[in-house]
Amino acid sequence: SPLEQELREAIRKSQLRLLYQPIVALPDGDLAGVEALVRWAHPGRGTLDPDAFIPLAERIGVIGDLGRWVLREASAQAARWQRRLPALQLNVNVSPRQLDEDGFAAQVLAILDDTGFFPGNLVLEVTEGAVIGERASVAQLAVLSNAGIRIALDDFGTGYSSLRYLARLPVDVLKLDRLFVAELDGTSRGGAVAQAVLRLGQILHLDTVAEGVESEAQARELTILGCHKAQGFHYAHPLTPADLQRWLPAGD
Ligand code: G
Ligand code: G
Ligand code: MN
Ligand code: NA
Repeated sequence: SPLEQELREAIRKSQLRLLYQPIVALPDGDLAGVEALVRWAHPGRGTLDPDAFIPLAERIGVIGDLGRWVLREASAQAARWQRRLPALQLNVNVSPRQLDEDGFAAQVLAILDDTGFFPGNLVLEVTEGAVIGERASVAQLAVLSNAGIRIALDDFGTGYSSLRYLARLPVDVLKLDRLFVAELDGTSRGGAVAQAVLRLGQILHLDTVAEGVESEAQARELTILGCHKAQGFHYAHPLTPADLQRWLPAGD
């Protein structure tokens, strides 16, 4: 298809862009980290969201190239921001297909070495897919975990095997899916899943991040439930690097 050929070229011709959405500490709202979110600045169609091209990238086998570009760009950018905010965490999404490829872990470590980004400040966000249970993928995540990189389960609670992953993968962070944050409406049934997931995080001593926080009421409720961090339009949309700068302490 034409889009397929265009996507192969987009990666080579630097038509991809990254936005960065702030992740804040609860309850004070201080910047704790950013999640890198890819966009395609398509020459004819305007800006395309990942849902329009990540599945295609996976299907035609260019997700590895795309993922390496994202990690290199994001870690180079975040290394510069860290001069102003040394504790800044960088979250990068990883598709299950990337974990399939031999050498994924070695490539991640090589890119961090090149960009000078400290592994202890990188969080790789993985979503479940049949593949993640495979032994080779688990082994790659173990290598990365041993190097100090943290692993987050993204969209936690939406997949049928979320709980099984907790046992099999070296998980450090749970990202509570925004579906369950949206249910925090003050009724006793609303929020049951959020409460259970956050309790699970406490029992396992995991960092917990709520996604899709859109109101102060949700932020308050999440704080009461012991959630550590939050991300969502209530705080900020995904931002260009220039706009993200304003979240950092003043510097040189
Ligand atoms: O940015 P947006 O909310 O539209 O992202 C939609 C989906 O695309 C999310 O599930 C997100 O995890 C995924 N996504 C965003 N950036 C990347 C990326 O760099 N790599 C992969 N594999 N997925 C991404
Ligand atoms: O699956 P993942 O968490 O990586 O998806 C991130 C996606 O969620 C991005 O496309 C981003 O634009 C979107 N997003 C971020 N904050 C909010 C929010 O507060 N509400 C909604 N509806 N979407 C959000
Ligand atoms: Mn994510
Ligand atoms: Na995701």
